[in-house]
Amino acid sequence: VLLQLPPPHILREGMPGVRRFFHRYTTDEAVTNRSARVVFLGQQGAGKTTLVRSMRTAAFSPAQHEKPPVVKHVSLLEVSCCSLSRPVGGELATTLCSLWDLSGNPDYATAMLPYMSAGSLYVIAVPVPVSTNELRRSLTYWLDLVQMAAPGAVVQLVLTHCEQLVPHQLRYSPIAACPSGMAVPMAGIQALAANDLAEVRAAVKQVLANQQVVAPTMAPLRVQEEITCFSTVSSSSADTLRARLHEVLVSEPPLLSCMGQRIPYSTLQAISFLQSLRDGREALYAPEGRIVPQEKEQQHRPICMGKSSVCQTEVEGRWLKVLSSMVPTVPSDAVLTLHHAVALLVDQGELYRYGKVILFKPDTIARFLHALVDVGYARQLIENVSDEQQRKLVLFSLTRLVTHGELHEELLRELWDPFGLPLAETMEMVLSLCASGGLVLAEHTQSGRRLMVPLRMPKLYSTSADDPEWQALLKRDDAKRVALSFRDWDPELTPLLGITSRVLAVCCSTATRCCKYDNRSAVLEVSISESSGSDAASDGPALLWVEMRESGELVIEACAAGLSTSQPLLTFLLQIR
Ligand SMILES: Nc1nc2c(ncn2[C@@H]2O[C@H](COP(=O)(O)OP(=O)(O)O)[C@@H](O)[C@H]2O)c(=O)[nH]1
Ligand SMILES: [Mg+2]
Repeated sequence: VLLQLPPPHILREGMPGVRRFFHRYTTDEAVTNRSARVVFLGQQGAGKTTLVRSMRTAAFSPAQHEKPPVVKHVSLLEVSCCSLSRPVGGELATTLCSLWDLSGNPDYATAMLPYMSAGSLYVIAVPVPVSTNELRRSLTYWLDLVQMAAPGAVVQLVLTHCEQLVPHQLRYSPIAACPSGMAVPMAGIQALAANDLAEVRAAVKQVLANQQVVAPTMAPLRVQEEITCFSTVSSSSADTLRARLHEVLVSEPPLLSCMGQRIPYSTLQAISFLQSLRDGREALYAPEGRIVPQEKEQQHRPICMGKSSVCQTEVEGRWLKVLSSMVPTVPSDAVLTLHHAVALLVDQGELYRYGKVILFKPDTIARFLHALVDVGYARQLIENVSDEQQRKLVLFSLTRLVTHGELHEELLRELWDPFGLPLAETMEMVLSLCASGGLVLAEHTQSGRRLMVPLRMPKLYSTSADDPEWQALLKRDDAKRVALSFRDWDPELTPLLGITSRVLAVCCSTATRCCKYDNRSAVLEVSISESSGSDAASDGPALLWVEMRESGELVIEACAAGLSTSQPLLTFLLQIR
């Protein structure tokens, strides 16, 4: 949506403009990226949707050209865009923003995690008035979530409902007809909010310090010192918000790596190629053998329906084929260039990558996971199953999902059927959901696969001391055991949402069998081979225990029998880490 080449305003200039545009590309060999993605986070009712709306509709600069919103409404996720302009050195610097309004419902956190990537700007909405405890809890939750999914990301905090800070008798004056609607102008709010701002800063500092202790090697979040105050009651606060976000986006040196990045011509070609794939048209070639993106409807021949998703290997294959039809020798870094293009489009919010699948429609994952997270919605979807026998089976599976967090494959098919994905693509989606931790492949049974939805599991097992399989293995004389522990999570403060799931998902992907799995722990059978020495395959049993303890300690233990040393276990654990 955002990176149409040439952009609409160039197209409006007609052919000369387009020629100039491409001439510049071919001579400069690079253009500067001016679009980015802004993700809005915060609890339900914090005012995220309101913030997004005011980003789109405020009269920020008379010269701004507002794009009509491209709204894809799913209750979990809404994507729209806006442009921000301001004069810089006599010219109008325009930044295109893809605005992602994510659900604040913690039940859907699993579904939201994949939408977070480090190259975006995160806006966290904090409603006032703030109470110290609640503030610490909620900031810990959101900042941990961002840090986990997008380490080192740029975060801007916004205090919302700020009119609450104005003393009641002052809030609505007889001159309420004045544009701001408030007796106290927005500038005064910042002063009134001094206490709350100090509280927020202190809480942020504490959360960041805690994150540094827990994960010292991770790049720290770049939470902006300046905090914006916002209120729907004041018309100027939308301007303030837009100005602030614009400032963050265009800051020098850039805070977001993609902003101001020079995009080489080869990457632009790859971008055009990806766009043509998305739109279902043929990439067009310029005489000199370069791909030229085309805007005009009648000029591109649809080759297929636009795709909503495509897997990475397929994209790579097609890309190499397109290139080889254009140039005598395909550059050795062609695939890298494609990856660069994908990364850039992800940063801009134009497409999404989930595991090994590239998604052109941002709501795809949300729609798929929505059916798994919202039982009412799932029931609606399976109501149309006509076959009585089949419906019984599906309803049984749904009950298992609700009571045990087990996801049977047959349920998945029924739930996802309405999305019209062919079975092969459904399985591709399942695999990429597994690879990314959205689903956990739990077991192979004769009746088919069982998949687990993380974060929905009841807490079943408390310690490794309870597990008979684990205990039996430990009792063996030749048992070797190695443990890695990550301490200092404060379980009160750190809900650790998704961390366990992700660790478990990584572990599960290396596992040959899942013995047990719940929200906080798993026992997995793994295959660990002793590579050194001549007696190659020592086929002793090996188990992996992953547990998030009540104390906030994350422990990964490996235990095996039949190994001559514990070294292979350690190597295995460090790999997972
Ligand atoms: N008084 C007041 N109400 C607000 C403000 N921001 C949002 N609201 C209201 O709070 C409710 C929740 O806002 P919404 O944007 O939907 O929150 P979301 O759940 O985070 O998307 C809505 O009824 C908004 O009209 C604000 O600054 N002041
Ligand atoms: Mg909302």
